[in-house]
Amino acid sequence: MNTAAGGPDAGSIGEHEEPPVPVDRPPIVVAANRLPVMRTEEGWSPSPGGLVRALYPLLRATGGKWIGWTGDTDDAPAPFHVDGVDLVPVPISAAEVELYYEGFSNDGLWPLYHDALRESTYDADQWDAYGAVNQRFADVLAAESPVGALVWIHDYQLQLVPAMLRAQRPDLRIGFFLHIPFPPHELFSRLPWRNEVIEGLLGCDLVGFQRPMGAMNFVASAQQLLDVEAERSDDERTAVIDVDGRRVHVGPFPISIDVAEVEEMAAGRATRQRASQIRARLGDPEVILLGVDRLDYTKGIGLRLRAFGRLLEQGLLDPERHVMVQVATPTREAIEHYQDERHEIERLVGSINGRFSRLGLPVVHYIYRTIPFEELIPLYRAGDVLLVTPFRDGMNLVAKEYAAAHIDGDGVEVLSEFAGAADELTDAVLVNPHDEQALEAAIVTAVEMHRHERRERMAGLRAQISKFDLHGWADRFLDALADL
Ligand code: ADQ
Repeated sequence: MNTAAGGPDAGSIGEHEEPPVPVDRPPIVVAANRLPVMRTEEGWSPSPGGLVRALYPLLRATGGKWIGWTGDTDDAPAPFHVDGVDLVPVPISAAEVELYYEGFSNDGLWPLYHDALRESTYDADQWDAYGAVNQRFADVLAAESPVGALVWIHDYQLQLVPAMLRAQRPDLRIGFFLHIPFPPHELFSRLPWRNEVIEGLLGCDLVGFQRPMGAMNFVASAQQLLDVEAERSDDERTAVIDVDGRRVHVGPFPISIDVAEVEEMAAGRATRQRASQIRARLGDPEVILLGVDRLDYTKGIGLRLRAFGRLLEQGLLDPERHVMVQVATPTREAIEHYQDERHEIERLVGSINGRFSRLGLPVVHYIYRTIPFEELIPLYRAGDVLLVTPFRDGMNLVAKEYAAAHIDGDGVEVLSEFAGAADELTDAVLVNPHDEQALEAAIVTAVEMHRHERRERMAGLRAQISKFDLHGWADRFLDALADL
């Protein structure tokens, strides 16, 4: 994305010249916890990330806006614009970050929505802060959305916003997309404020999920908790819920990546050179096994390390021929579950390396840093086997990025059945990561796979992601919302 615009320009809202709104698309207003920009010494610059790249051109072309938090507490800059898009900050205090963001969203909803892999905190003060911040987002949206706009609200931090917004602005078309799984009713019903969350989402015209299963879980909870009528499609992928004479449409909209962009980056000479350099630096192993994740307990990083360790121990993998690279992005470090997970992973890396490394040649290379996307692509290219083993994951974009980066047509993915990506990436070696033996067998299958089969499967993966890329995802959601 062109970052030319840069600095804050509070006077520009409504004054600067935007490209004309295409006749077929009303203005689009996006609301997400974070604004798509970072503060740098030179001013604001767009954050990296596919979502931003997919939505920005649509916002620019329709004269739309993005509403969200700057990432700095007690920071309330006036609206400004970056790269031709109006950005409207929603202030969040330090206390609210602790209660609404780290607390209710990431220590309450996140574990609950991921199979209750960790115990959730349910705290009334956190809930109040969640409500207050959601109300603030709704108020800003109500004030900032042009008449007839399509409002697209993102993710679990903002589930109450749709109903709060509808109460003020019934003229708007309101859509919501949940990036993480929606849990089955038995789990969801643990939430002390379960009815309020469903009521919040039912303020939408369209609620989108990653998988049909999430969509159907939501419909089941709405029926059980609020006694609403719902009509499911014959294939049980979509539904329409009746709420006070309004129709709320529900369905799957699996997210993807900017395939062309990744392919272009992967094709560069510098990338190829860097990939060979990486292989040489790792001691020219026969097989590089690769993991790339946020360091989150949902991602199953410990599981795959343990499986790798057991395979070395049994002699099914050989430290002279097989090495593992695990890149883990620091995330949510203030939350205890994340601190525990990091300690466990670092203990495992140390213990496996202690047993199997040779001088100067660790068998597990562990990087606890966010690495720039330009560095990630050569790593994907160097990786012979990608290990994506979450216990539960909304989609998992790493699985798609790896396939897009393998323009050489080679490379194998071991992919958890519990990642949303498993619905589409059926040419991966699919595995139940809870099953130790199955995970070990899947890794061995991937490592030993014949070149012909590897290429056939990679062709299947690449065909799939080319059919459904990120721009198509945004268009499908917005077309569905606009057509209602
Ligand atoms: P995440 O849980 O963050 O997203 P994921 O889909 O894997 O997970 O996306 C991670 C992104 O971060 C990828 O684009 C990847 O390139 C990047 N990344 C990961 N590790 C990195 C590292 N060490 N250094 C640099 N970049 C790194 C949530 C849901 C997912 C869903 C997405 C999008 O949990 O299930 O796929 O939203 O909807």
